[in-house]
Amino acid sequence: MAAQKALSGKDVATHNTRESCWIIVHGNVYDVTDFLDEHPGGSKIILKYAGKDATAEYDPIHPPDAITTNLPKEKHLGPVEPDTVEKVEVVITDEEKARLERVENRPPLDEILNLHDFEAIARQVMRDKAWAYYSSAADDEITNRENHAAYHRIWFRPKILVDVTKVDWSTTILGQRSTMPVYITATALGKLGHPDGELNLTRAAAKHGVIQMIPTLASCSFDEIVDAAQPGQVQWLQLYVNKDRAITKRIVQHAEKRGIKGLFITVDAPQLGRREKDMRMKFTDEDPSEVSKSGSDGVDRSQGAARAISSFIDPGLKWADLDWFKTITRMPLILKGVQRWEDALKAYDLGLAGVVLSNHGGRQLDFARSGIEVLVEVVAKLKEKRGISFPNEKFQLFVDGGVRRATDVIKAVALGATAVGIGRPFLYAFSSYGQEGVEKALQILHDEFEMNMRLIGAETIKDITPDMVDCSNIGSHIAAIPEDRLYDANYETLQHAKLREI
Ligand code: 173
Repeated sequence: MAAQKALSGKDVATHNTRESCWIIVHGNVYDVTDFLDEHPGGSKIILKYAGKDATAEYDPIHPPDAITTNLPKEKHLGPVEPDTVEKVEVVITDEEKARLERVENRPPLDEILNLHDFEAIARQVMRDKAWAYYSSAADDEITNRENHAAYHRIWFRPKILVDVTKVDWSTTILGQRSTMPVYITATALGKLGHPDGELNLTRAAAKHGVIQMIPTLASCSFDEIVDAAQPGQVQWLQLYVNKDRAITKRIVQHAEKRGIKGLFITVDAPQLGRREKDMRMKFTDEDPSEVSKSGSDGVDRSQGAARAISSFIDPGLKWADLDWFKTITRMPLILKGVQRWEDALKAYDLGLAGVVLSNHGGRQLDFARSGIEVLVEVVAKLKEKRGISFPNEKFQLFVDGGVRRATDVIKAVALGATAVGIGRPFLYAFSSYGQEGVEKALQILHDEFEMNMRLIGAETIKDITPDMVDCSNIGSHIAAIPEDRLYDANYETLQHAKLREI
């Protein structure tokens, strides 16, 4: 193709209406006039940038290739002469100034002692919208808090006089080596917290030899995240199943070709939960009467960007579909978001490679039980019904939600989990400190493992057995637990609707 002559910024600027709407993203011009009503995030946000450079707004929410893959080729109008583009005026508000000052005043990383610290700092240095999006959870956020609180109902029964001069907490997960029974679980929209988004996780995971689960809705493209991995670095893919199965098939087969070692099919999000902190944030910024209710596709856009961009997820996904996945890939298949033993048993009977006992970080069904509580019943029932014991190489159990300490991980391992997923703490780590923050978070977990393996009397992961914990209170949701000051201080109270300012 002949090199296209670059357009001038002045020309682009004249296409600034609903009737003719051009935008610039990463130095290229796109005619999005016909796309306005199809845009999952609504037309209003595009029209705000009509005729202008939308890159800064576009980047955190879209993978770089979203626009090129979604817009027909004839709407790609080619490059713009960089010097002719009017800079989008960035107004720094007093609030933003104050935030930047707080960023300057972050404590050095060596003063960060635990994963709670990252959350406390992130809450103060992140942009409000990003914090609201990452921290929010469903409805009254009862499950969100229970995820962490459940670990407080499990106590240790340590062994004494075991030679723990050398301790080793490395393990094997789905046949792959990991330096600890922890993986970085999938979380969407990494660039909301840091310009490098998910790549912070990839690079830190490489340094520490842990596995990263790549999210379907990452801010970086899937290929960018795989390209950033080191040779031999293990990555998995979290999959939201598209209503259009041809798209899902393409994603899955591309992932397998790129060396992805496990496919985690999310089954707890046929519809995205209501995260009211996130929703309220949108309403304080925009006049609610102007948030468009629905586009031509009938998607309700009044409930935040996440809900809108998740509209492709198929609420019709069912058990019978799982056989199809076996025909399109040889990757191990794992269901992510199992919440009762009956479903874990079905997954086992279907010959899947495992299940993640998870409630999506408390972001979906409020009053779903914690993964660690479900683990206890799954292990008991699968033993009773199928005579299998855990950990089990053929059918592996994973848990996520509320994990903040190596002791939490050790409890899950004692109860039969192969590994535990951690999500938000790593988001908070890179939102506050970039890649170094994630490295520090992983280092903290290693340090906590070393000490706690010694203190419970376990030399290796195999020595962490069910008799080392007392979980007799796990199902008792009203058991008194000691006050949890670090977590409670971080937890941000929900707010009611407010009167409009007069
Ligand atoms: O929990 C989430 O926020 C999530 O999974 C998601 C789903 C769709 C779009 C953005 C995020």
